[in-house]
Amino acid sequence: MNRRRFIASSAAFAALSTLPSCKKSGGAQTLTIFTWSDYLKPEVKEKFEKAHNCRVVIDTFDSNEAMLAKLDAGASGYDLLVPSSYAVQALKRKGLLQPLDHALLPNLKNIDATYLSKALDPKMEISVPYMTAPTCLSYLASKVSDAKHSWTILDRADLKGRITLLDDMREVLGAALKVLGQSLNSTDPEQLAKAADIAIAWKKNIAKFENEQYKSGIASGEFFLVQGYAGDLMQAADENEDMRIFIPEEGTAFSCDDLCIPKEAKNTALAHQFIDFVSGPEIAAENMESIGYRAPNSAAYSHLTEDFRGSEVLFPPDAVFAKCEPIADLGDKLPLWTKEWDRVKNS
Ligand code: N2P
Repeated sequence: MNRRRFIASSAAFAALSTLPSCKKSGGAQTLTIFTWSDYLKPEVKEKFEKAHNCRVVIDTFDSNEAMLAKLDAGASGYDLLVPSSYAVQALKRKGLLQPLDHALLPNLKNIDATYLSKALDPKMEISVPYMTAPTCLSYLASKVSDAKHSWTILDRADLKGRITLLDDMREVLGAALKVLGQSLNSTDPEQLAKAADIAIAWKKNIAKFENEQYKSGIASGEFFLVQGYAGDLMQAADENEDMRIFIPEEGTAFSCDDLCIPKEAKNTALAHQFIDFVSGPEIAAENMESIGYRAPNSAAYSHLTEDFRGSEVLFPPDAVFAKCEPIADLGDKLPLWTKEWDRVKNS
C-alpha cells in the first residue's frame, strides 16, 4: 500500500476544498459532502468530477456527535452525509434523511450481502455502506517497550503526557466497557459509571482528547501512543515506520460509515450518482487501498492487492473480530452516556 503520494496531496486538497469559490464553477453542479477527513482518495474525487462535469466540495466533521450537533443547529446545504450507521438511525429518527432511489443505484448489487444481513439498514432504504472503520491503538515501537496489545496499556504512567484519546464518548467509554468485559453499547448505569472511572484514570495519563492531530502527532514523534481509526493510522504510518497499529485484545468498535442523502439536499440526482460511483468495484478498491479502510463491497475484493488483504487490522483473525462490535444507536438512553462523559471531561 503506497499512500505516501495521497498524504502529500491531501493537505492541499483539504485547503482547496474549504475555499468558498468552489461553491460555483461556470454553472457546473456542485456536490457538497459532509464527511470525515482523509476519507476519499483525491483522484477518485477528480474522476467523479470529470465523469459528471461537476465540482465536489468537502466539509468535514471529526465525530458523529459533532456532525449531529451541527445539523441540529440548522446547518444545511449538504447533498451527502457519511455518518456511522448508528448516527444514520439518529438522523432517520429526526426525519432528516430521504429514501434512496434504487433505480439510480445499479452498483448496489456489489454490496456485501453477508455484511448487509447484520447491518442496521439491511435493505439500504436510506443508506449505503461506505467503509468499515475499526478503532485501534498505535504506538511508537522505539518509545514503548513491552507494549501489551490491550486497552490497559493506557494505564501506563511512564507514557504520561505522550498519549492521546479520541474526543468521543462512544470510543473512550466504549473502550473502557471492553476492559470491563462488557458490550461497548452497554446502557447499564453501574457499568457506565465504572467505565467512566476507568476513563478518568486514563485521563491522568493523556496529553489531550482529540480527533485529528493525533495522526501527525504520532508520525512526528510528539505522541507515543494514540487511539485512532485504522486507515488514518495507516496513512500516518506511511510517514513513520516506527508506528505499530493493533486492535486491543478485549475488542474494539468496528463500525461502518454510510452514505446517505439529507431530506433538504439540492442535488439529489448527483448524490445518487456519487453513491453509485464509489460503489463500483474498481473505484471502491482504489479508494480502499488509498485511505486504508475496508468497504463491504464483494465485487471489489478481487481488485485488492494481497498486501491490503493481508492487513490484520482491516481483516482481523476470527477470534479477534468476534470481540469487536459496531457502535449502536442509544436512542433514549443517550443521557446516561452524556452524564458519565461529562463526569470524565470535568474530572
Ligand atoms: C476517517 C475516519 C473515519 C472513521 N478519517 C470514523 N468512523
